[in-house]
Amino acid sequence: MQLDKDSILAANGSLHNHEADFNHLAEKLSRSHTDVEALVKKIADFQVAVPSWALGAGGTRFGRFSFHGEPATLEQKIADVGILHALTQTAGAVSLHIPWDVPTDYAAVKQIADQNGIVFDAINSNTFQDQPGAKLSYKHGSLANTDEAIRAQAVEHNHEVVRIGEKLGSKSLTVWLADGTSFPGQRSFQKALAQTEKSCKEIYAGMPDDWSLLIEYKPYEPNFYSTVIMDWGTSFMLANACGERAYTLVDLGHHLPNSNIEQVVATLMAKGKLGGFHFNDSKYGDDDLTVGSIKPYALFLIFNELVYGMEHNPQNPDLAWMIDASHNVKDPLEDLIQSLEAIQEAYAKALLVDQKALAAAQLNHDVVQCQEILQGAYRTDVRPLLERARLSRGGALDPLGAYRTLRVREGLIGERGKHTVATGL
Ligand code: AOS
Ligand code: ZN
Ligand code: ZN
Ligand code: ZN
Repeated sequence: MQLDKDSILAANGSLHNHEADFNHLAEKLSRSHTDVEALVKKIADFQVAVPSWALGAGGTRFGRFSFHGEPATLEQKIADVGILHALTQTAGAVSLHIPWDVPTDYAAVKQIADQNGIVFDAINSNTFQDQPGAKLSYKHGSLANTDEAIRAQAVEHNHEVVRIGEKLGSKSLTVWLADGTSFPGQRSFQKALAQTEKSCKEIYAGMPDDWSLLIEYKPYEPNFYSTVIMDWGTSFMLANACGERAYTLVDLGHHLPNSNIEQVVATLMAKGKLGGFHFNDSKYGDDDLTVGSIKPYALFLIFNELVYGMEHNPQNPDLAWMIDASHNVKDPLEDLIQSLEAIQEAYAKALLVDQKALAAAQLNHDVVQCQEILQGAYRTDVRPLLERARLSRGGALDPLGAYRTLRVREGLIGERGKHTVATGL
């Protein structure tokens, strides 16, 4: 199923209310000398990758309830991203996970991606599960394993993932490790870290010159006493040890409660080492809930630092943006539409922050004014700007509404059947 521009246009209906809302906001913003057209263009240009494993129902470790019409093949997963992109015009990339998504027919996979305007962003390796036919087990770790042969198998898997990514046009590899311990004394911290550094260097050495290595960190889970790459500092250290094109990847769910993620972002960008980003939201831990569903103000503050960094830190690369959420009770596509909207909304609000005025208020130690500036931007209803950005590219005025009006899920069930199961998690 592919959504064509005409049906989206038809679903948009009258633009009368949009025009009124947009003009009102544009008038208000130009009072503070905001270049509204440039703002809309920035919002429209912002593209986020959808991970191939988020298109089916994720489930929890207690159960998984499948969602009707889930994609069963890689081609179907890309078609789903195409639907999201057609509606939102902000999901122009997909992030694959190997071996869940090994293409059987590269030409066919590339063709369907092209047809849908989708590019292949960071590709993910998987050494946290044993793969069918694998000689050695990752039960006690992969890149950090005590056994050299297991580490070599894990490194070689990462090389293989890069080779697959090269054929699709990816330019970065994301490594997330489950390596760690569940009990004190189970493993030497120092040796595990040293082995991980050695393995990461081997992976890095095997990458083409125009590829980057993105190293994700996480304090706990699936191991509950220690994780080898537990925090941004450890990831940063490993990235520095590997070289110039190795970076830290921040996943919003991978912090201990109340961590100041916006400060982590600022620090990494100042050092030119923030390479990738996984969006989600959480109440407790790595809950992987819809972006912006729990702490939208925190997301805005993080975006404020991202925007500052993108404008002031040429030493930092362009980031690989991805949604890393999982869906248990919602239609995955509807959930992703909500996440995409929340990301754009936080980005747009961050773009509204008057950086000059903020810097001046900071110099004057006008703490009250600093807060007013940030919250003034945050309180602005930027949705008409998002609508305009989508419309400028032929997207939907209201993506969720159009998804329902066009009966997309019903169409997918008609095509794929009710009882499908997505591969992956
Ligand atoms: C795991 O917690 C990490 O967030 C990974 O980025 C990702 O969710 C995983 O690779 C998908 O299985
Ligand atoms: Zn992640
Ligand atoms: Zn995670
Ligand atoms: Zn997560």
